[in-house]
Amino acid sequence: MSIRTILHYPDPRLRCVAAPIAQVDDAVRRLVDDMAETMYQAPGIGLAAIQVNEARRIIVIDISETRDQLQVFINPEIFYRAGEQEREEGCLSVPGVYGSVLRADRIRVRALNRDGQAFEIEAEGLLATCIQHEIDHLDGKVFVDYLSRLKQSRIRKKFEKQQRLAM
Ligand code: K2U
Ligand code: ZN
Repeated sequence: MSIRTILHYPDPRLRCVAAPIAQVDDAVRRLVDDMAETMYQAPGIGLAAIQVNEARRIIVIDISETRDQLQVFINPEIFYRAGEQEREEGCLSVPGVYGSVLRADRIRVRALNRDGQAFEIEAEGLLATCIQHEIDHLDGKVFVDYLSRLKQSRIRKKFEKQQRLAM
């Protein structure tokens, strides 16, 4: 397993739409394991493959306090949404930026697991927020897109200045 570099906003590669996984093979499992290691090291409670420059429909999540309950979603699809919840979000690709985002409070998701087996779960609260946040990433969306235009402009300018200074 290896730690992967996490892309930072406004990197245009974060805007790619990820491709579905045709076959869950050993290469996919290696990527899943690298994503999990990268997420735990960051640390974060979720990570989408696009954030490590892999435009493939894979997300990993662990919202447990003990940090030992990894959830893997390959080709995740939300097929039911209910309710609303507004929650403070952050993102490993937009470090140091937080903002409130309104999302569905309860969702039902179908996906493939690390062995390629199909499963469905119902999620609510923080897990529902995290799954929606990560699936957004697979569709080229970043949580700052839900913030005001003024906030988005300030965030973009901040990161573009940081990138110039880092050169
Ligand atoms: O996609 C990512 O960058 C991972 C996020 C996932 C996440 C964001 C907002 C709400 C829930 C999950 C990171 O884990 S960012 C760290 C974090 C965790 C909880 C709340 C805010 C920020
Ligand atoms: Zn994120």
